[in-house]
Amino acid sequence: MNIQVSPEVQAALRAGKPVVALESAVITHGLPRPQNLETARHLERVVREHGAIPATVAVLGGKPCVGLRDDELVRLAESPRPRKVSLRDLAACAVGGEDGGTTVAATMHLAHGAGIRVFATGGIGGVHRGQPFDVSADLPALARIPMAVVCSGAKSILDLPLTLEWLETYGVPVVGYQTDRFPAFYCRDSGLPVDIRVDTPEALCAFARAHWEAGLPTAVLVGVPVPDDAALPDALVEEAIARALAEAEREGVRGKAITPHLLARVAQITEGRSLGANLALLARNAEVGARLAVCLARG
Ligand code: PSU
Ligand code: MN
Repeated sequence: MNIQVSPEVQAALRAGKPVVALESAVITHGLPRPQNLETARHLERVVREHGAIPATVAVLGGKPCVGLRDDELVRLAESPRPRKVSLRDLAACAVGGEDGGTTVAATMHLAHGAGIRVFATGGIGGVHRGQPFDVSADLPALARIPMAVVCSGAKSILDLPLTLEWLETYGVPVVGYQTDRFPAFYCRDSGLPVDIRVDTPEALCAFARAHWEAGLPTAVLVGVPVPDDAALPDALVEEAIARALAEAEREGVRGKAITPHLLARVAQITEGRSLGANLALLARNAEVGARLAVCLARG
């Protein structure tokens, strides 16, 4: 595969050290400036503080990269018109020599290609509310790439029950980290059960190993709730999402533009409160990802 792996990440992987992949659609499309660059740097620091090497994944000048230097993080965060890169966009980016932020699906594909087993992100894509045929490419990626993906569930801009049904159909176990319920991004509890609860990185590691030792080619999806003090009230989020969805429908926003559009509107409607929750959960997931990677690397 034609991937540029940074010297630090390459050396870590060769030595069997823990590595955690981080996505970059959150940098290019998920967060406003300048918090996007600050967050990208902060997440790398959190991974290091917990004993692992961070590998931010992105496309720069058309080239898929695993592990970015600081000047590359800056370039991505300040790129004037970066592409949102899911799986089908990799080739378009390559032939156009473009910069792009990778979604969960594209990040999994590239990180796994480089030999990384753990990936920390914010929220995954899923089945869209009211549009059950709009299924994020993140779901089929989870169904065919054996990595541990640490997230805070998914936003209720998605149809969470249908998203979990999809994952069940394709054999992707959903693990609750210190919770019995699938988290709903800004909110700690979607009301929907997970398949299994674990309370420590060691237990999470044992579960992931057992899953892959059973010969399964699928991901292990880990749901970590947003920290208590940063969570938003259910009613606030529900109202903001209902408004954003109705507006998007009226304005005819479609396809890959829907998720960034809804995220930006929810941030405006909650007057930035959603941003605080977003930053807190990203950092928490980077920490849990690093702790898991450390356990897995112990062998
Ligand atoms: N959900 C969020 N924040 C995000 C995304 C989803 O709460 O930033 C991004 C992720 O990169 C995810 C992608 O992989 O959107 C899914 O987009 P789509 O639904 O177009 O596949
Ligand atoms: Mn879609």
